[in-house]
Amino acid sequence: MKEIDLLNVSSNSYQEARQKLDAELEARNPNYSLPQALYNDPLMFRADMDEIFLKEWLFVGMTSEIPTKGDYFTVEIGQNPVLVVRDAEGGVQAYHNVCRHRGSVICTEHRGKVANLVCPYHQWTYDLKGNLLYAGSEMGDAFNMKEHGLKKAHTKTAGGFIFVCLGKNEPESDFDEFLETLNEYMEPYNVENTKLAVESHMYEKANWKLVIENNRECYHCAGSHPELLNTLLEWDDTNDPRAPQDFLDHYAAQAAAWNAEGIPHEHKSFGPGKRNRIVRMPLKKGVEVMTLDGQKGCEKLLGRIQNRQLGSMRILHLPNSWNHMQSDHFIVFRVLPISAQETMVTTKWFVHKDAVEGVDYDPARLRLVWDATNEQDRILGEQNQKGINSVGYQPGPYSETYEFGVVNFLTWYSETVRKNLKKK
Ligand code: 3BY
Ligand code: FES
Ligand code: FE
Repeated sequence: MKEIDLLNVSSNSYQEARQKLDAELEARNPNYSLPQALYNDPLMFRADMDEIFLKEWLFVGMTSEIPTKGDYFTVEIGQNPVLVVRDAEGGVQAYHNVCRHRGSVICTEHRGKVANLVCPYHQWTYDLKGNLLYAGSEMGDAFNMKEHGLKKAHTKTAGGFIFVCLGKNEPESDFDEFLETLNEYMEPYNVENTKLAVESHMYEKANWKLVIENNRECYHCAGSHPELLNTLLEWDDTNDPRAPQDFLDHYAAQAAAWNAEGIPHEHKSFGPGKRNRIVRMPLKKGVEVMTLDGQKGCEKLLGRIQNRQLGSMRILHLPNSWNHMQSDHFIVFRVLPISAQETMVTTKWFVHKDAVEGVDYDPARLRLVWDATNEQDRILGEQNQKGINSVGYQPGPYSETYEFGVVNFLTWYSETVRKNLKKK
């Protein structure tokens, strides 16, 4: 009896938290930061996981990380281990990395190559399509192999990007329109001809929304990012309200060169709060890429690119990715929540697949600027979280001219959570 009561209490309090989340989002001032609980309460976090990370499309990695049959990488979406693998037909598949025997994790490494997927516990073996091939001889006559294949996650790829969705159904949205644009804008890069040069995994003691909010504004850049500002222009877009005339002139000259080369650059955005957006922005005058001195990061240019001054094509995918695609390397960023006040930020640098480490590129040089920037942002995020946890915290106003990207993010977050909460 006691146990049943306890269960009811916990499920009731989650229901109450969900109702409170809906009410807080309805009542919020869209130009102010969120109420405290939405940044630090474990039940609110559980609702974020259920309504966003277990229902929406998430960026997980690039197709060139798993170029041939049996190449895989693993990713943790909250408490859900997921496996992304190249199958025998060249397709990209995502499965719950959970054995259908007694639930052990199957692939325990971060990345690797396998012929089949073999569970380390009792060696149940699955093919790359998730079919169970082998379960020993001790499972009894009634055991049906066909009913014990791996559970699939929805997968979509475009322009070399891999997205997964753990929901029962794919979310209905204009996602495919964004994917078409992603294909078109990524064409010059020929992602299949790239390789991972280096990656970093940064653990941050802050709510995932603070990580994204921080990335959506450059109000903090001048005070915190000296390395990044050697090369990055802080305007977020060609129609950024703060953009001065000399930036617009610089942009016009770059855009003319890009047009002549057939390099897509115009801003396109999709969904509420510009949930998915792509725009190519010039870097500072004379700069090639985001290295410390702004000069080349790799001898070999990517794909069909010939112009070293391609600026950076910024790709945003809410809830969990921003990216910088440049002429000789590109950088992808993935944000995955761990708990209400913990987040993992993964950064990966890609170069041409024929580029030779130590000859054509130096991973230490490639990563330097964004290692420094990530670390600076981690500290800002953690300090932000600490202050928000205080009884002294009260939601504060966003600047319309500097922080419109944050307002856009929270618009998407709020609309999506409220829409998904209603579905149950
Ligand atoms: O460059 C970025 O990815 C973002 C945009 C502005 C601030 N932040 C550094
Ligand atoms: Fe995987 Fe037993 S749990 S084989
Ligand atoms: Fe920053």
